[in-house]
Amino acid sequence: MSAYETIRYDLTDAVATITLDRPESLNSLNKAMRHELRHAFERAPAEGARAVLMTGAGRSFCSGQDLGEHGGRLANVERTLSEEYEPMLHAILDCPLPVITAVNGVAAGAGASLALLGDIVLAARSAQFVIAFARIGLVPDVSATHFLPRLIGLPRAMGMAMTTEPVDGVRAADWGLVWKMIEDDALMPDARAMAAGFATGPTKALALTKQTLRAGMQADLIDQLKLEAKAQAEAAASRDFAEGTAAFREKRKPSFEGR
Ligand code: T3D
Repeated sequence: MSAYETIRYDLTDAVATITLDRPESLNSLNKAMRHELRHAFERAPAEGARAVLMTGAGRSFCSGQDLGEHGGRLANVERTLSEEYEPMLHAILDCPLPVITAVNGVAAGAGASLALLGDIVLAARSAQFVIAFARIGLVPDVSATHFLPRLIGLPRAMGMAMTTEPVDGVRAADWGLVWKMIEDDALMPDARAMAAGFATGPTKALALTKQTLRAGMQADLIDQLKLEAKAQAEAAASRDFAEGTAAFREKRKPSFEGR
């Protein structure tokens, strides 16, 4: 796939920037976007990216499912979720690179679910997380029922899902839904600087870190300790670890290669 219809993809200095680009519908998710997002997240590591930054064009991050797509009927919704949304979701979660989502505006329905798939979620002060599904008589999906209660606890997850009350960047940071709230004007410069920092960082260890932390959300302590030990053995055998410790001893900045 050389050109995308619904997203923009740019790879510069080992940072892949993915911009959801259907601003006329606040970047709603249609079939093409689900497919293109999956493709872009699989492509980025394959062509040498060492960090991914995802954001939305215009005033929104993503307004969720394109409500015009099915003409108001969801006859095949289970199939759409399993054959289109799930592969997209796994491509993001399994991406072996640090993934930053910069939530520049409203993130509603599956758009909120998408925003929360970032390893690091940065929210503009004016961002709005809206678990909007109940407004149209649906239930939260695309992993929202898995991640929301784990991130902010059941009472707040229930409140967001059942009232559909928007949560802004300040409250999202206060609740631990996101890593940081950033003033609107500073969101993209800060997100780019963070992505650039990751792209020159020990990305092999960062990949192992994200995999191990995510696995820890589901494992028991005994299994998790084994997984940590395995991940640590892999990191300890990396060139980056040798470089990191040498740089520490020599009191210089390390030069990491991600291997
Ligand atoms: O397979 C499946 O279908 C199941 C999967 C479901 C997953 C889901 O995501 S379900 C939830 C879908 N999303 C929503 O219900 C949110 C719908 N949008 C809104 O509630 C509001 O637009 C927002 C709260 C996001 C923002 O409100 P506001 O007032 O800032 O903007 P607006 O005026 O409502 O929207 C601006 C335009 O975007 C407007 O078009 P127009 O009138 O200028 O031509 C609006 O229709 C369009 N738009 C916004 N969201 C969607 C959309 N068009 C299509 N799909 C959307 N999701």
